Amino acid sequence: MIVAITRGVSTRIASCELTHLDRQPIDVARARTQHAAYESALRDLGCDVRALPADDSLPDCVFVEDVAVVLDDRAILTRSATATRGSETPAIAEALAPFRDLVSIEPPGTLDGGDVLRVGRTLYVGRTARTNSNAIEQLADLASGYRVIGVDVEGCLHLKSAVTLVGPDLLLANPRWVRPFSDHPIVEIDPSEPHAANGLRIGSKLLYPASFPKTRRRLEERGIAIVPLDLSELQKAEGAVTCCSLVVEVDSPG
Ligand code: CIR
Repeated sequence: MIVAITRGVSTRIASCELTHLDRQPIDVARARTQHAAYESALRDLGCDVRALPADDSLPDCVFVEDVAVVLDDRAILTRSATATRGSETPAIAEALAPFRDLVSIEPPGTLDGGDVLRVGRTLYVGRTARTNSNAIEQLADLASGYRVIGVDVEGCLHLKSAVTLVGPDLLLANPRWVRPFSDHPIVEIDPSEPHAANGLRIGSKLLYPASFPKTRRRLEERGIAIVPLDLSELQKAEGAVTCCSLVVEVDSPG
């Protein structure tokens, strides 16, 4: 079964890290309602959602994906390049410990889980302001049994802002932010929706923002079943769909 680890929205989310977006007011109550709908969509798809409480001193704590890379046999705790996000790790380590052996990226490596795209036994890793070459080398050592391939990314926060897996072998990508890096077939986002490349595949369904109708049409034409979500407030914090959960496949719930 699938365990999905999530964490609540901080009261201070409006003070989140921002790299490519201008700061806008965020309605915390609305963000929490949208996040609750995200968690219920995961439950509807059969996930066992382990919802951790927010830590109000950590503006970005809802974006749990960045804190770890979950592999089949272990989880790798990342190391944030930001001043504010490092303290998110202990709660996530505690939540993952029942399911996976834990190892960590060490200094001078910095890595965000949002930069790691898994396709089968390959990990594509974005080289970004958050993820450096040292961490990519460490990941290659820690992820035994996986091929680790660095990918250049430009113009967005993470590799998974630019490309995600939306079918068994199908990628959804924004070609302005990432060039083709594999033989996998690609659906391109609609150019008027640059942030539309991030969807979260659970089973045969894709959790996907309601705010990208043109790209959604392209996905549906390829036979992808969409579960639409309104994530407007989390998007103002430079968040997307994958960032709000850590997906852990388990034989039996821990
Ligand atoms: C940050 O800049 O770290 C947060 N405001 C947003 C993180 C989004 N994470 C993700 O896409 N994996």
